[in-house]
Amino acid sequence: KNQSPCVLWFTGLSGSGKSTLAGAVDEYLFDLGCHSYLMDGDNVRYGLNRDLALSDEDRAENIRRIGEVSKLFVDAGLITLCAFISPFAKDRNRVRSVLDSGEFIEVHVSTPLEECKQRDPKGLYKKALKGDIHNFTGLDGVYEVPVRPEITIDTTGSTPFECAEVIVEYLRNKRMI
Ligand code: GGZ
Repeated sequence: KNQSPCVLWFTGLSGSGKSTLAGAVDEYLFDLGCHSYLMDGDNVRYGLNRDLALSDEDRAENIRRIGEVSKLFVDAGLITLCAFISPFAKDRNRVRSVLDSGEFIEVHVSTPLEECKQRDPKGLYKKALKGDIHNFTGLDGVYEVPVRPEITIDTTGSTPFECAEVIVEYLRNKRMI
């Protein structure tokens, strides 16, 4: 199947649904016969970036490397899905700038903090609110909201499939798949 390789960059708070949504898009694309690959903290932080922690500097380096790997995957012809909090606009924009125009599709997963706190799938908000984790994004850590994301999705009250459809529709409208 013809496809335009690109990077779908999911950014948002912990618990906003980035990885779940990106996973649903990955499956959807597979069913359409497209070739895609998903990167998230779970497959990058234990290998490529195992030397990095969660200080602001390390997050910047985390995103820089992921951006470079994404560029290689785009060269290989893949629709590359990246699901990282990526709290800093400067780091996201640097990834945008290493890619050709139209190749970087920023998806702001805009699920509100209150909903993320209620979901708390890993119990991290609870720990952070108790003071056991510091620099927690959205609490005492910065999250810079994207200024002009290509797509904005609040996952509150929608299924992953419904949210994935929005993204697949975007790619169809742009004639990328
Ligand atoms: C934010 C934290 C923190 C702090 C641990 N702040 O939602 P998760 O649990 O599964 O993914 C988060 C991960 C760190 O984010 P990313 O891998 O996306 O990287 S980056 O921020 O560089 O974009 C969260 C968990 O680790 N976690 N401590 N203090 N998230």
